[in-house]
This record gives sequence, C-alpha cells and structure tokens, in this order.
Amino acid sequence: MPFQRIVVINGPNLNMLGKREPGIYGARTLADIEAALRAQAADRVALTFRQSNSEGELVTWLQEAGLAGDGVILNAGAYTHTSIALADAIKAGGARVVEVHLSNVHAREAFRHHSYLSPVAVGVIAGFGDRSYHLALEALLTLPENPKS
Ligand code: DHK
Repeated sequence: MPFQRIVVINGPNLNMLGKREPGIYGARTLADIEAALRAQAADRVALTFRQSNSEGELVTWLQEAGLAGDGVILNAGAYTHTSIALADAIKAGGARVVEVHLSNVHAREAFRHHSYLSPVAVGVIAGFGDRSYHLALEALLTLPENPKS
C-alpha cells in the first residue's frame, strides 16, 4: 500500500533553526523547511509537519503515525542519542521511519555517533542540511513497497 500521508516529526531545539548554531544547522528556519517540503510533496502525498520539545509528545506522534500506516521523517534532535522510548514507540506502532539529521552526526562529538533509532529505522540520512529532509521524502515515496511513485 502506498503511503497516504507522510508525517514529519521534529524533536527538541529544532524550533530554533535559523538562530541556532547556523554554522552547523544552517540559516533556514523550520518554517522554511516545512514550506519547501510541502512544495515537494505537492499533490504526490499528504504531509503533516510537527515539532515538539517534549519526549512524550514525540512518542505519541510516532505511535499514531505507525498505527495509521503513515510514513515518517524523523529528526529527533538529541533524543536520537538518548531515547529508548522513541525507539520503542516506532516498534510499537510499526512506523516506517527515515531518520534524518541536518548535520553529519558522525563527524561530530562521539556522543552523537550512537542512535537508538537507527536499528528501527528504514534508513538514515545525515549531513545534507535541509536537503536531508528532501532526500528522506523522496526515499519514502520511492520505497519498493510504495508502488504509487
Ligand atoms: C539535531 C540535533 O538537535 C542534535 O542533537 C543532533 C541533529 C543532530 C541534526 O543534525 O539535525 O545530534
């Protein structure tokens, strides 16, 4: 079954994009990224775009997306490196998730090298700035089990 909807889920501090360490995370705001993704999704797929600084809210959204059969683009921010709860939520709801990062986490501090989410993700895209999100959307829309694309 092709995805009827892609849910883009952003975790802590991503509401600060544009102001936050622009040398690492770029000059674009989260609203800029949302607008560009909506243009890319256009009439190909419905898109829901969310951000929260709260781990529990992210857990709920991941459960819901999985149960609804939606594809997920997930930038969990620092929870990537700490959250067993987010990994469990992906498994519990069965969400098909592409893990994204603006920065190349593997070229940064050692504590960013480990992800609790990668083992339960379909794939991981990191290091391409806001283009990581666009590559993830293309990846989800062209998964072999998503024959509509
Ligand atoms: C975003 C964050 O907030 C960091 O905590 C991660 C990620 C990296 C990013 O590159 O998008 O370590």
